[in-house]
Amino acid sequence: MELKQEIMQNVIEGKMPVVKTLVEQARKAGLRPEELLNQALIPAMGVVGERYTRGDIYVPEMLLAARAMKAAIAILQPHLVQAKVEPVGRMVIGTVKGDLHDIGKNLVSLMLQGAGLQVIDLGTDVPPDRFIAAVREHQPQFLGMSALLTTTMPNMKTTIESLHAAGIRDSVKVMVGGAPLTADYAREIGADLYARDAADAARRVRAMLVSAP
Ligand code: B12
Repeated sequence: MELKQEIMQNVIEGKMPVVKTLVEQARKAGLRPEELLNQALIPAMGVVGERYTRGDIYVPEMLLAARAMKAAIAILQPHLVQAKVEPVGRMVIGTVKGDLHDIGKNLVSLMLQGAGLQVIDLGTDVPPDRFIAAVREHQPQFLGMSALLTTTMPNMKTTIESLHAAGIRDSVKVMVGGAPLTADYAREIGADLYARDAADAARRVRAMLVSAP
């Protein structure tokens, strides 16, 4: 079996030690980190999601797959981030209240660091008041929010409303993302930016920093 396919299969099956070995092997064989992410690791999560929807697997299996995925990303991390010495901007990021999914958010965070940003990651299940406290403390140009559940997406809107109420909405560009989101939804809730994936997020943030006065 081709190496990428083998990695994908083992992530789906949640076999972390095998995945680690194969990813190291792939790197030695010269496969690029982006290639491994986009052609093996992220598609594996897609398959896991489909299997969960069909009822073929349950949360524990999903958790094992996520663990294998995280181990693979940890190996690729130094190759995805080549942080510049002097950060060109700052971003506070987190997964919204009620939501524990962080693989996508962590990838966005890595890619943005690669684009030269200092990233302050608040983790998962972040309520509006924590986002607000972090914006006040770190004064970032960007605030990123992630949501993977249709039930937690509205918490992005709540956070934006809280930023307004705190009088700091205009101090920061709000960027949102996550599998169930769309550009239309982002506009509807009053976000400034939407990106469909981590590479897109890095592109948009960079473009905005370049065009800023
Ligand atoms: C792994 C996983 C889990 C793991 C999470 C582990 C972890 N540490 O993250 C565990 C097992 C904990 C889990 C739990 C649950 N999950 Co889950 N999970 C998934 C799964 C399989 C993969 C998600 C993933 O990591 N994808 C890979 C990453 C790279 O992609 P991504 O997250 O979309 O991120 C990319 C973009 O969206 C974007 N992006 C993401 N965030 C941001 C932020 C910004 C600012 C920007 C710009 C871009 C951006 O860039 C990222 C990188 O390219 C998905 C299925 C799927 N296809 O998405 C289900 C899925 C999201 N889960 C689902 C469900 C139902 C649950 C549970 C409710 C199950 C349960 N009954 O307990 C719980 C909820 C727990 C909670 N409160 O959050 C459903 C959601 C349905 C819905 N529409 O609401 C899905 C879609 C599965 C399904 N098909 O039914 N899950």
